[in-house]
Amino acid sequence: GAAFDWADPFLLDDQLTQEERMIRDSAAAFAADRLAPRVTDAYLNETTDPEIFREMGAAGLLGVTVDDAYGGVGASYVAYGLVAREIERIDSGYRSMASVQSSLVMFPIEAYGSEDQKRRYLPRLATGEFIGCFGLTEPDAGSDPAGMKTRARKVDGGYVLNGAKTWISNSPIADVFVVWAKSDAHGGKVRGFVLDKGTRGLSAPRIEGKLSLRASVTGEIVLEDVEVPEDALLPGAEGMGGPFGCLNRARYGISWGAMGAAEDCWFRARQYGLDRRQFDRPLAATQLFQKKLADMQTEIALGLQASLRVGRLFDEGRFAPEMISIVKRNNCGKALDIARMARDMHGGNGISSEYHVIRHAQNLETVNTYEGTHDVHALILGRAQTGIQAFG
Ligand code: TGC
Ligand code: FAD
Repeated sequence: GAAFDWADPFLLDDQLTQEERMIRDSAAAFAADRLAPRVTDAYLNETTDPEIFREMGAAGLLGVTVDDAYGGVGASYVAYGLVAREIERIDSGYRSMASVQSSLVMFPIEAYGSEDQKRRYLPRLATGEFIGCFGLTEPDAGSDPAGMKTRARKVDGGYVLNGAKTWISNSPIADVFVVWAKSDAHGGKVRGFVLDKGTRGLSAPRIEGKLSLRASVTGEIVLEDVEVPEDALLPGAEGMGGPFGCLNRARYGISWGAMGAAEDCWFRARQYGLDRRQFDRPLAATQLFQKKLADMQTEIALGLQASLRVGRLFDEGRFAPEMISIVKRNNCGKALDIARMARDMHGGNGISSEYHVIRHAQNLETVNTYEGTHDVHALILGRAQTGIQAFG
């Protein structure tokens, strides 16, 4: 038999390629050196340092799956997931910054963009010189993005966009805006547009007062008669399949990321239980404490194994969106439970920024909600097995 590694129960490490392990290790080193020292201040002060994008770019953490001809890394979806896990071990907001850039901005430009759009944007998004954001959600269209009101009207030589997006990660500091709108020239179908910062009528006010994901800046995108040339349109996507294609990638990455945050909570709770004594013995000597650790270990081991399987299917071109709903929903929900449990196991110290677990718990509230809420993914899975659509 093999020795049991409590921190890697199913020997996940063994199931990775040499390249995937290398990328994982460099993401882990980056997270420890560059992100961990900044996170508490960033969170407490609600500040997002745009320099982080440049640093992530230099470390090869942006556009992991994007073709190297356009500045990406050209690695597997499993490698992309491993990067998300290492970054989110520090903070879900940092992973958010990276996943929007990679899955929601670089992916649609690579998959749906013209050659000119790819050359113009991808290399600079890969280095982090450009920061990207993705505008789908609106004040009156969240879980039901097909209900969007943003419109693109055809004019000579281009389009005029009007509407408002809200809860948009990175928007206040973004250079590149991927915006989804219903286009009158295309029978009212949803089309994607790539807008540059500074375009007249385009603004991105910051949303203040978030008590979750505070290290990642969130804003609106306001479009007031924004005139863009024909070549702002992404030629390769028409209908909701366009934005959903991006969400498939981001949701998959989040399933790994949430497990990274959960692992950080688990490791911290275990160590705290070994160090902290009450009633003349370590907390970790109590049955209740050990049961909680066993639950954490089990859910994380199963969740990581499931994400790895979906990642392999992604890399083989055999994934279905419902598979992603299973891992996004399960891993985010379980990570949130684990973070709350870890917070409880730290007692009063658990509410302090110094012990990190309440920050993860607060962040995971957002992670459980964005990219399709826990319940919306249940409804996607319910529809897939009953043939009955329960949400509309
Ligand atoms: P439905 O009727 O199911 O489908 C409409 C069309 O879209 C296609 N489609 C997909 N294509 C590819 N992948 C998928 N996952 C797809 N899901 C649907 C479908 O084939 C169909 O195509 P066509 O050609 O036949 O028209 O769509 P619906 O409007 O009834 O959708 C319902 C529902 C609940 C599934 C969907 O709207 C949904 O997923 N809602 C959740 C919204 C969401 O996830 N928003 C995310 C915003 S972005 C974000 O949160 C970024 S945060 C990131 C960060 O900071 O890290
Ligand atoms: P609603 O859709 O109003 O849902 C409210 C509640 O009702 C939820 O519990 C939901 O599960 C439930 N519900 C909704 N419909 C049904 C139904 N049919 N049956 C049963 N229950 C239902 N969006 C972007 O486009 N780009 C981004 O970069 C982005 N970043 C974000 C960053 C943060 C910090 C946050 C908080 C959100 C971000 N979002 C982004 C938006 C996010 O995707 C939405 O918040 C999410 O899709 C949910 O939409 P909503 O907030 O409108 O909630």
